[in-house]
Amino acid sequence: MDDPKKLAEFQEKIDADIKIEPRDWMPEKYRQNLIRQISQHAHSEIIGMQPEKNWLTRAPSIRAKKILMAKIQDEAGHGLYLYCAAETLGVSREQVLNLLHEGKAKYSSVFNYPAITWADMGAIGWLVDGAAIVNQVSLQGTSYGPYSRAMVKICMEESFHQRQGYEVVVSLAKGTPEQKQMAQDALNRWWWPSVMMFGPHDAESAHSNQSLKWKIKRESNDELRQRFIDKTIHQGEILGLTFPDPDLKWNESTGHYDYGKIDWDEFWNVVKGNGPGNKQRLNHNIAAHEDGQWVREAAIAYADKINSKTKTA
Ligand code: FAQ
Repeated sequence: MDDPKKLAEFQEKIDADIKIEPRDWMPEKYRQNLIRQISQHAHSEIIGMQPEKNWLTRAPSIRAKKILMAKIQDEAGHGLYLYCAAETLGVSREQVLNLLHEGKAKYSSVFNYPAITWADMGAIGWLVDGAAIVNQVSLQGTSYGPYSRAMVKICMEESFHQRQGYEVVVSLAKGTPEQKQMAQDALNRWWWPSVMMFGPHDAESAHSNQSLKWKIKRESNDELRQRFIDKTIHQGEILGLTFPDPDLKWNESTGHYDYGKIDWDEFWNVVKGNGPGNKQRLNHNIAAHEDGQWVREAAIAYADKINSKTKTA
């Protein structure tokens, strides 16, 4: 049990928008909740490279390949930042990776869907990164200092990613009828998984109440989902694309788009490991980690050698 006096002082700091730093006192549940969210966020960035790497060797031009390569590399950087942020909370990288590899830690459901055409590179950047930005801009204001600062840099890069994807969709939508159909097909397949990225509705969200009180999250799942939908519809419509939701319509009185029912059975099925790509994604991540063991060992041996040289010098 946390000391009630310390807990009250902690809440005062949070209410005054003072950032919590690694050496500050924090309730154990705050620490655990942050480790959970930040490490799952890191896993998402790392596993999220897989659908896109599928198209690196088949990009339609050198320009497109270079841009996609830079984008995927950024995602690796985001994952590493976020693992570092989690480590400031007293957990090791090995521990969080073990939880992922044992199937105990989650990563974003959206990355369990396959990228089957080049148009999917457009849809992922436009929609998946577009959704990620809405969420991450909000997280710039999170109460934990290292997480908040990581979000600032990550958001700058994510906005390049969103434009990269939208550019691909624009060129296909303005191309031949077959190319436009490819863009439409990718939108049809990636729309709902992107809408689901924001997690369950607020009433079903297990962590939201406490996370909002501690300002780990600054806005609720539904608020962020609505913002993403509102800002994205026009971007599709000006390209003559349609969204796979017959209930989507502008609501004059709320000033937002109404949208149809989300298929939560599909969402939970994917989250529980039974989506189209879960096993493949996780197995690939485990294999890559095992293949990299010698690199980690060599890096540690090199660091030890340098350290012992500086000690004897
Ligand atoms: N997928 O109580 P809540 C990116 C789980 S980065 C899987 O509402 P919370 C960049 C949740 O973990 C994308 N699981 O949870 C990129 C919890 O289970 P737990 C990742 C989900 O944490 C682009 C349970 O359901 N972004 O895309 C999902 O308060 C392109 C109950 O849910 C972040 O991670 C889901 N979609 O709110 C990279 C942002 N939603 O842990 C490459 C940071 C919920 O108790 C290519 N995270 N669950 O076992 C967050 O903002 C929050 O964690 C939420 C969920 C909003 C995702």
